[in-house]
Amino acid sequence: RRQKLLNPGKSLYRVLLDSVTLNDENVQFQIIHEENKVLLQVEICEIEGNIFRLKIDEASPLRARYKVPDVLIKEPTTQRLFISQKEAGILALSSVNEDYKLQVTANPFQIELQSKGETVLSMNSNGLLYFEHLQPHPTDRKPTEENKEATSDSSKEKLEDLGLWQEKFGSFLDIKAHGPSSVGMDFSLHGFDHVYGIPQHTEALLLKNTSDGDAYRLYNLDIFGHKIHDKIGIYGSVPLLLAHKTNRTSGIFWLNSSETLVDISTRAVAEDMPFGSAAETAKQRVVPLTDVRWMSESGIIDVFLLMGPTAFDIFKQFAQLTGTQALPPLFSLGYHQCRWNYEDEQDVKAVDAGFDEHDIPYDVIWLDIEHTDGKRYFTWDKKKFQNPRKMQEHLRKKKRKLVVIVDPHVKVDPTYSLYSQAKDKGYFVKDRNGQDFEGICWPGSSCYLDFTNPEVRKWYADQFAFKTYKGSTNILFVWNDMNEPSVFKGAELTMQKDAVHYNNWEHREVHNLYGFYQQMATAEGLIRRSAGKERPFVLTRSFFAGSQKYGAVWTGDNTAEWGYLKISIPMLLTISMAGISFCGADVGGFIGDPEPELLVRWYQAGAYQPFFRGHSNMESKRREPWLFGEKKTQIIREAIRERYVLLPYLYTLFYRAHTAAEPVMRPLWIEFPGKIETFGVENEYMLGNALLVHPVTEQEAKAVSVLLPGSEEIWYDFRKFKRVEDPGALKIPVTLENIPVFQRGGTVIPLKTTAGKSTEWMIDISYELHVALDTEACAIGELYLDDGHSFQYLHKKQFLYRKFTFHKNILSSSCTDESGQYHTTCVVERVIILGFGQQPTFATACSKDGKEKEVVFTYDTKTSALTLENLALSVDADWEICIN
Ligand code: MIG
Repeated sequence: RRQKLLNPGKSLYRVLLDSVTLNDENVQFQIIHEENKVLLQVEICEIEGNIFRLKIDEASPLRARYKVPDVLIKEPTTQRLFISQKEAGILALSSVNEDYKLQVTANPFQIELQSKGETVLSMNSNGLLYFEHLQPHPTDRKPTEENKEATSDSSKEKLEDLGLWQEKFGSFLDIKAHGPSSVGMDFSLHGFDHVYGIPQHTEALLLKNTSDGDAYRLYNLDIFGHKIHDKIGIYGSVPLLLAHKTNRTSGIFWLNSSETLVDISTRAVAEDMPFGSAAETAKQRVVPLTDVRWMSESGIIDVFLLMGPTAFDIFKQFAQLTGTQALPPLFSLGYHQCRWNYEDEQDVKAVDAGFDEHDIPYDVIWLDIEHTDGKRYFTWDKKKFQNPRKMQEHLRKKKRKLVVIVDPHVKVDPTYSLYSQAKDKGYFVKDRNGQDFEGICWPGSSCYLDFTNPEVRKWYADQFAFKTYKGSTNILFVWNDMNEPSVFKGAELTMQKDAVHYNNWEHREVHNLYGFYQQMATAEGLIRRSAGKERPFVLTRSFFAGSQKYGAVWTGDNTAEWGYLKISIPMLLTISMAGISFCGADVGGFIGDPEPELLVRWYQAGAYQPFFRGHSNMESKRREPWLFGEKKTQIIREAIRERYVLLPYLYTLFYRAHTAAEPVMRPLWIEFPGKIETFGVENEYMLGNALLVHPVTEQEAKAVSVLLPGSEEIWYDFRKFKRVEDPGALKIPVTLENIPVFQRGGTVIPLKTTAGKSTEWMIDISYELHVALDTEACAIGELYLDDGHSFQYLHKKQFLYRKFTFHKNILSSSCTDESGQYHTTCVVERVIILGFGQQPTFATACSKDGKEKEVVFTYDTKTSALTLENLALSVDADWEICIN
């Protein structure tokens, strides 16, 4: 509210050019506010890899302001900037390679960032830099000339209205011990009118203009039954915004963990034509420009400008700062069966058996809060789960896993050792009076662990040790829920902002980091219980920038309605672009009862999304996949089996996400950055670079409108292998059996020849390659393979990273990364070449040791698919198949 009183116009900030200093790391100078005369310290640096960082803090604050710790994986490596001009009210800085130029205007203070002469981004050009300096509390101030006003009656009213020192939320009073400390700034993105990112909202892929409505809010909240198409923040936040135009992608990463609002508006501006351009007469052209205004409740301004220039560069740049996706254990890419709740050991066994009975693969069964002894996490309900180890041994024999929920609130109960220990050690978040903050949650009166404290995180991680967590075994993994944190009867159902954390920081400063830290500690706990050997799996509901390092996220309590299935696609795409590849939405919709058709459609969509879990609310009817009649069971079985067969490809994509920060699930525009018709597409997406998936999200759909982009592209039906005749915008007929999936020409997809009962049952199943030819009759693809569960791939380089190339009628298998080695007896059994021109006369396979053998094949003239069978070619060896 206070920031909104500042309207676009001339900024009151001016650079003190005399204060400019330059060193190897950065350029620093001071700016002054013309009215309040407060000095701010500005720091600009260039970070290796086309990143710029701008920091603004008070030059001499009353007390230190909060700077987000633990999100950046390391102190970024900076590059020296050069001052190329410092006169006539301009400070010009250039990068080493001179590709970038920063032009700082002194009065008013503005920064323009240019790449090779093209202005990409400007800052404070609308004059919305806003910085509330810390002040003594009005009652502590001596009545001087300057603050006389602040103690007069009318201004008291103003203070209250604007919530400077305290604010009411319904019945909740937020006392701001340190007063107002809000920060904000505007950015103009030149030439851009497509912006993305800043999850999590139930919104469209393309960010909307907010000028006549609500700003996008980044404030992690548990909103049960949240609406769709809403800009209120839910569960998690990543303050990363992407902007795209045909020749460039840029990113803004606003590193601030307090409540943040983002206003967006796109307008058209006149721009001078580049000198010597074709249109000699018209000196100006109209170009789009997007203004983005960030406003945060507290902290400092610490912003990273990711200069791309491609979307993949942006992902790398963001990962360079916040880390890449953790490589998931393979089982966690299988199907997960969850419900609130699977009642007891018998129920778990019965559901597990149901999957075998109905021949449906699955990897993990989940236990929600009811499995505990009175919502005391790390314990078991003694009646329902009398022998949790035995139950896990049963699942282990079935080669399956268990995930249990562990929430961050701790029941106030002196006989509960988790509580009493944490209480004694002072590990809970405090209220403003220094007492342990107590809120209401599932167990009733609860305290909240202060995960911002490293000592608490270490202690928490130790709780997962097998000997401490009674009844846990190494097939048990963890789900962190309610970690926004959710506080029943709290302001907006979360913790009061004036609660106090480690080092005396108020909750308002760290709010959006709370869940991030819990997942961090949990993942650390799972790693530590295995003495550093095993990869953890932790699902979290709340997240922040960097959460990708610790596991998976899901989109929370969606509803069993078609609209929620539909919106889950842009929501997952947005989370993926923000660095978190391992994401999913509750299949079926959590709240309510999906009609069987919706459930089927949701399974079909989920099977082609990164995290694939069926989940349902306590009040909803049971909905295990076989409860809706033989036909529906059959279709769901088929969807899940397709997922399992596709796992080699998916796992390879996760390896790419882990090592090269490429999102697993990606919007079309990322693969087709020059095709403007793809920029707003959100009803279909790419899985890796090879598959285009179009979930069916309409009831009783007979056909869907699919866009197969790229005039130079060839697309093939993924199941029927047939080339699509006239790609572009198409109407594709659909039946309930499956959803449209297409393979892009030029790619090779590794699959398994069949599905098994779970991923672990599939280790020895042989591979199949789908080679889809492009216009040049070429294709290329990869396969990543390791033990699927340990860190040996990292520490001992025990992995295989293979490459398959098809060129001049030769398919060759070669090594992508010689440093990795992993032995497997698995073979490539079958190869299907899509779009093969004509019936071949013969084909031979030769291994690198010179052995040659003839290959059996069949050619389908209708589809032009050539199938090579009984190959038995080692996955870990080089070989070639020549087709004549
Ligand atoms: O508000 O633990 O989003 O997945 O089943 C309900 C019970 C609390 C919310 C989670 C949901 C979970 C449920 N939890």
